[in-house]
Amino acid sequence: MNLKELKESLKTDSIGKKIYFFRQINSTNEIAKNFANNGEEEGTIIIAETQTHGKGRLNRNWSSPIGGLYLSIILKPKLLPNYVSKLNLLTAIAVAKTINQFGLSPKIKWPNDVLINRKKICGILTEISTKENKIKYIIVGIGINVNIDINLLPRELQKTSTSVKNELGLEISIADLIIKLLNEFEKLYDIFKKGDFIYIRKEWKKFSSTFQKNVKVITKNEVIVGYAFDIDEAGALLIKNDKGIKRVISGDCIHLKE
Ligand code: BT5
Repeated sequence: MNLKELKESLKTDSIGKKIYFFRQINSTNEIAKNFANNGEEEGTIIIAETQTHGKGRLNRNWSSPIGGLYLSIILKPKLLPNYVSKLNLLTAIAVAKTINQFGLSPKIKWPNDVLINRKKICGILTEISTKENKIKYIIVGIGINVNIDINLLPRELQKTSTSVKNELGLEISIADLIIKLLNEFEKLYDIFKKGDFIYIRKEWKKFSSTFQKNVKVITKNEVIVGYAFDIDEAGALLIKNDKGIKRVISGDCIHLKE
């Protein structure tokens, strides 16, 4: 990666003001947490060329071969902790808008997957640390399959995953992708901090493949089947079925056949 090109071309105010780059680490989210605990400011980002223990949600693994983007952003917003699922949506929108700029048509599968033709190209892991119901920090971790040959991923992921290279048939500049991504992220984050959810909801609907679909959502405590008809102010998915309306903050979502 061309770090010089990245630093010189980045036009954001706070996101990416400070960049730490590692050739190989366990997980950019883990490093980001250590840094945030040790006083690193809002906007600092951690990038790795490859991760030995890339993490998904619920301790799942994120396969991280060279050629992908593994990036974490440290945020310290003065907000209540229940805003965090909105940040997840916002990040997915920023990724979708960025990938779109490379001529691809990404879709967001609630809550945190970005897909192309139903195949996963990006995963997002948002982690929060709180104290006395205040946010200490939030780490937004983004993994994008950029210049990866799909056969470098574990066999069981090859049918369900794709990469920018796989879709375009060529490699792109990861530095350029980061510049576009941080730009999009900062714009949406500023809107989010002002409390304007109308724009975020509109953009989510534009890119969402879950919106207006029959879904099955598996949460820690229950399985909900119904029609996903909206998201609310907190970023929860709203599902309608014969029992009424259910709000779901997090879970694994399966799109059902119409
Ligand atoms: C996610 O979890 O999708 C969140 C992934 C976040 C990764 C980033 S990389 C930078 C930062 N540092 C970290 O350590 N993590 C973040 P989840 O929705 O639970 O999906 C995980 C599942 O995605 C796995 O169980 C696999 O099935 C699949 N998967 C793993 N690696 C993949 C890859 N490279 N491409 C597509 N799918 C993958």
